[in-house]
Amino acid sequence: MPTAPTADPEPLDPSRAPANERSARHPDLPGHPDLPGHEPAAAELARAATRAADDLLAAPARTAEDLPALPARTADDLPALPTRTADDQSPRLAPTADDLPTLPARTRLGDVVPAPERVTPVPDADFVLTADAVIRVSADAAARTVAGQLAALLRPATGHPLPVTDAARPDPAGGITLALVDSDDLGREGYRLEVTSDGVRIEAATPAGLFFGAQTVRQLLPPAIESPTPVAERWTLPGGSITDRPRFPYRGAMLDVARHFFGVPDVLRVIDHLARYKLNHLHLHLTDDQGWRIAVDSWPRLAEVGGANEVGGGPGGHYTRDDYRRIVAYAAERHVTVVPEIDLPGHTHAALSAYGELAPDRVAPPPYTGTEVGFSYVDPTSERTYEFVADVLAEIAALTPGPWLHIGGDEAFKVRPDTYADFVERAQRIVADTGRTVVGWHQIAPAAHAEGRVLQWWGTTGDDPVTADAVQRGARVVLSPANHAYLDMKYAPDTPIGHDWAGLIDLPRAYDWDPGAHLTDVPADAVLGVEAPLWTESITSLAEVEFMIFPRLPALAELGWSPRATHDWAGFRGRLAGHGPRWTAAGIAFHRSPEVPWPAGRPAPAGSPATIPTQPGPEEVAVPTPSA
Ligand code: TNX
Repeated sequence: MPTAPTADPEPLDPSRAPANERSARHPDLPGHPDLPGHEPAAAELARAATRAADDLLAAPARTAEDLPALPARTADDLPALPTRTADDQSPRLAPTADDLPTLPARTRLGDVVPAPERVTPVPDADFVLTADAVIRVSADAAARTVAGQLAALLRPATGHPLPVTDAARPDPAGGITLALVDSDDLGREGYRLEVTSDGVRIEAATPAGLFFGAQTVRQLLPPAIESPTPVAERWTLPGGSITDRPRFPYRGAMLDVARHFFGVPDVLRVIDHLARYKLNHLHLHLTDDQGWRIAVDSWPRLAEVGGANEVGGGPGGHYTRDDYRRIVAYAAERHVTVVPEIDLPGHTHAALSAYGELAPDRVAPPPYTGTEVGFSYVDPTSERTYEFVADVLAEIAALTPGPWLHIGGDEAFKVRPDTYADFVERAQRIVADTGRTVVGWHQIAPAAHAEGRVLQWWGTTGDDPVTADAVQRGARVVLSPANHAYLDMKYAPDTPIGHDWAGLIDLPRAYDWDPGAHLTDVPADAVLGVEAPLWTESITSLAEVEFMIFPRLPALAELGWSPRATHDWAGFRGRLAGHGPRWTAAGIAFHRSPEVPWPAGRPAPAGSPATIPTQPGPEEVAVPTPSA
């Protein structure tokens, strides 16, 4: 429940302040059309932002799915690799390590983000992935899927065939082995990695653990491994062993597809980004005042009418049921759970514009393309509203295999607190009827407890007795403190896009908090995890999304995954520095945070579509020794 704004301490916590007060005190937020003098607004903001950002970023939409499909191969399908002798001068297509001068291994075993739990480097045990390497995997179908994914990640840059073979077969050559093992200590997502000069072995108790281990292998290879086309490189992995598992089970990011719509390819690419950093939840903010983005068969005008707009007046869009299924399936293959949000009872202007019967005055309003918040709500006193909620949530639940349904609950400033609590309690029961567990923004805290419910906390001061009380009554929390985890906040005053109502969030600020100890009177065991939300009032393209999430999302990922004992800013910035060239090779736009000693730019590999951000980074800053 939003508490009285007059009781707010300084600095203003907008998570508890009415919208009008927010814009009045934070004039950077474009105002509601009702408020005179506040309408350079959305379209202009978005256009200016795009113009200003154009120089800094531009990246093509690409996901693993867009890469040319390589046929699934086994060792048996392969042409025999010629054994070369000194007199054999026949040309070969893909370069092999033998063709290259020996380069020092630039990546060290501990150079992984998020920092692994335990790293034991072994000198002189480096492994080189050569053209004859295979990926060996046990018979389990899900494990084979991971092996295929790893092969697909490594083939484009190496040019190696990397056939996936049965682990039971005798090892034809050095390679990478994936093994499912019985292990209590690795948990549901942990893995063990061993690199010796003879090969690489990933062990885990689950396919998810193998998948996260594969992401670590990817990061231990040279940055050029991210190139979509073959690169002449010595593909060395540093020797030693890693044992790793996450601190929190819920590690996520949110994409607001309501303020600006992002099509399926963009969302798939964001899922790829999550997977790189071992994040396992994608929260989709599917509905808001400016757009309803998911087709609902029982209420078709929601998407058809409510989806046909966005901030600034663009055409918007929505996901068909098949689009949404494709997103969910793509995420599931990467061990990412989709958390769909239908924001209720506020943030519902788009729904009202499609169905006036839901509005308190029963009149469908015209579409809204501005960026104010807190003015709309479905009528909480009408039974028709609850039919709408039940129909929509049942359809979304049927399309969503994951356990969570997010009902929003934020900024319903026009609904009286007691009516609001009654509404939330009914909505919570409707979610329970679908067999799912309810998630809501922390404003739902005052409502009665519902089995398993999760509050997503987005305040800016760690002292929140109302949330602490809900936790006492059984709620768990996902932490998204707006002044640390909000990816729509600007990095610096001159960041061309984003907000600053929760402050500027540079990389140190994104990294510098402890989810286990952030909220007063909320014990670490009530913290399910962390999530970084990206609101998109001013964010209009995939390149802008990437610019806002890189490098802050990896910081959040480390807070969610790594044991607190590894938390170390100097180590983090040193490890992260090596990711700049990876992003460049992968064509990912990013902000060159001045606090990071990015390596001096090397040209992008041949064939890379990357447009290198031109913002200068600091030259030749000493790289601090990574923690491992
Ligand atoms: C607050 S955080 C909101 C969103 C805005 C965001 C902008 C939350 C639950 N609500 O509606 O997009 O601020 O930063």
